[in-house]
Amino acid sequence: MSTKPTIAAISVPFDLGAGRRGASKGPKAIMQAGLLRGLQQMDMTIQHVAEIRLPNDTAAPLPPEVEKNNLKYLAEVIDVNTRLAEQVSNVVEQGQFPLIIGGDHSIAIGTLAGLSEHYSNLGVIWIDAHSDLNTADTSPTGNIHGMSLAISLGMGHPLLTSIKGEQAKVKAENIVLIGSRSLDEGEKKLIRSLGIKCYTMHDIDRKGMAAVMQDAITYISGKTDGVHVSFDVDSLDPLEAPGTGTAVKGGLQFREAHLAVEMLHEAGIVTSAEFVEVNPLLDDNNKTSQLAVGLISSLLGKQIL
Ligand code: 6HN
Ligand code: MN
Ligand code: MN
Ligand code: MN
Repeated sequence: MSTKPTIAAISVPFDLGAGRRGASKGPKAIMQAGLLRGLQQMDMTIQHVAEIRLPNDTAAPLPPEVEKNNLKYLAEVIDVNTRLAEQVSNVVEQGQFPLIIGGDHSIAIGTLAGLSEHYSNLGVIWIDAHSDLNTADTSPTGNIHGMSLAISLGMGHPLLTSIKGEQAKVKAENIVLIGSRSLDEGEKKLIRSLGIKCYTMHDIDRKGMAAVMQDAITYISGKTDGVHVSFDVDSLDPLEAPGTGTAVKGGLQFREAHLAVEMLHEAGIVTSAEFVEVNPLLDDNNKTSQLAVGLISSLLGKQIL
């Protein structure tokens, strides 16, 4: 996006996809850390268009025969993501830039489903300590936030993969994983068998973030009709981002993460974004919420000079 689009912020105070509660308080903490104010100061037009939640925190019930094995809060995850997908699709229809504020990473299911109505070759840059490529069969936890990317590839429970249609919402060759350092056995197999482009922390250590991002941008640019950035704050090192539910040591440094999003902005390819897994209950003086505001601002064009 070379001209400045209107940013449509959609908050999703949902945490039942995660193993611990608290990410539902992420959107409010990020707003309180000054997201809207900061973007307005950058001369961006931003509107908080919707808050997606379950009415009275209750999901539409599933028929009793539905198989729910190793899928915690399946009904709730389906319901919230169905609502989110519709909202995301409507925002794109109106020519606005969807900025989804989570919430745990299960909300990528709805985001990608909504985007898929408008992009037939969507690129996805998944910045995360994890790959979220489990299915109920491979997941060590049953937490659906560890399955959202697999579901978007069409792998997983049919009630999750069929939100906004049966088709896969993203193709394996259009995905780039960045910052990976905690992959389950089933996820490693899937990354290898599908040939998913994966820049692990090892790769970032060796090549440097600038080279990794240049490669990633080149890889994804030519063949996609839009690029979504799915940013899980646990990609950062826990010393930088303590307020998150599944922290893993050895993560991105503050500047590495900022450089990544700055380069994505410079490339002019990003058409939507989501920031997830900020958990204010685990945070240290709003450090992680403030970090998220800084990263979002940089992705949308905030410059140092
Ligand atoms: N996230 N791989 C672990 C699991 O439970 O499947 C952790 C998932 C973390 C999910 O980072 O959004
Ligand atoms: Mn519509
Ligand atoms: Mn994640
Ligand atoms: Mn993660």
